[in-house]
Amino acid sequence: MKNKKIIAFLSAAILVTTMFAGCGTKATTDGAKATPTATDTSKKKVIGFAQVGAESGWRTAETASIKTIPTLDPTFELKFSDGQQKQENQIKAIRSFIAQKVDIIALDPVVENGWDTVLKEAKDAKIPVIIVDRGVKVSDQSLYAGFLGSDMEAEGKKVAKILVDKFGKAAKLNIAEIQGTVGSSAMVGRQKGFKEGIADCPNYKIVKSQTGDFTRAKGKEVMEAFMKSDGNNINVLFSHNDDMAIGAIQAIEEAGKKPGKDIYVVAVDGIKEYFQFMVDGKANATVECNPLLGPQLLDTAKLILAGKPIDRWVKSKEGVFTAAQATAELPNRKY
Ligand code: GZL
Repeated sequence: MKNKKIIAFLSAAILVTTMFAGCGTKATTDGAKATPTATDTSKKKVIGFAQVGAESGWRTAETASIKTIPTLDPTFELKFSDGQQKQENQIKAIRSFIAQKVDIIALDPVVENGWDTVLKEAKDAKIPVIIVDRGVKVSDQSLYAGFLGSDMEAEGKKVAKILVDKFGKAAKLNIAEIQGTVGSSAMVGRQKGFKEGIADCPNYKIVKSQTGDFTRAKGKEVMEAFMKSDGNNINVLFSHNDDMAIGAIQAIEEAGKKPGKDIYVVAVDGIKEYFQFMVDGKANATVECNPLLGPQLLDTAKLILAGKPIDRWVKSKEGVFTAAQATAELPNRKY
């Protein structure tokens, strides 16, 4: 009796094994772990995005655009990390994305330097990296697949051209500069482009220059100090972004001067709120820097995952706006 039960059990076991042997796995003869044969198309492609922070209206608009990716293409999932303007937080986020085995890492680097080690870890994990918005300086260009973003030097040159077009190369201009985050490609590029743009204007002098870290509050603080020390000696404010300029405009008014009239105000970004200041006559010009990078990031990720080549630098398209165009342009602003 006992033998019969054993034979019946073994027959059933062989039958069950045979039934499931062909389902989605290669039957292996040596009993090694079978590998799936069917490609699991239901698995979403995952993008890990390490964001700078939430320091400005521009950044808020960029984040909103990046977060549209899963809506634009539901086969994609987005893991998003806010670095709070600290490089160590962004490095932690990238390491977490590597541990989670995301398909693509996108990094908007708060500063240019200090990324080689963690980008090498991503490369060793065979996870492609796309740099978005701000740039990186790395020792090995293969550490990232490509860059989506603006030409910051060109933006600085456009600011210089606005002044030359308005005042002429021979004018005597004392310029106060409120810089962006020290060491960021946005700050470095805009400052470099601006200086090159005014190089043949012998009487254009940068009389004050200090960082406002791209925030409205620090922009106000810096301009308060400038107004105290040089208020009657400043003809132009060049702010590396609109948010710091908005803070500075408040400081100029509190110091009893008229922004947009006593001090010509020019900035970069092109956020809607700044257009309103131009309509109100308190600001004079802005150079657009496009934050709506979500669709381009999605397209670039798709090309990489399909094994197709991508451009090393996908440049954002952007314009220049003075107060004269502000009223007409304001309704068109998307951010
Ligand atoms: C520029 C971007 C800058 C914006 C600021 O591409 O990185 O950072 O000009 C933002 O508003 O804080």
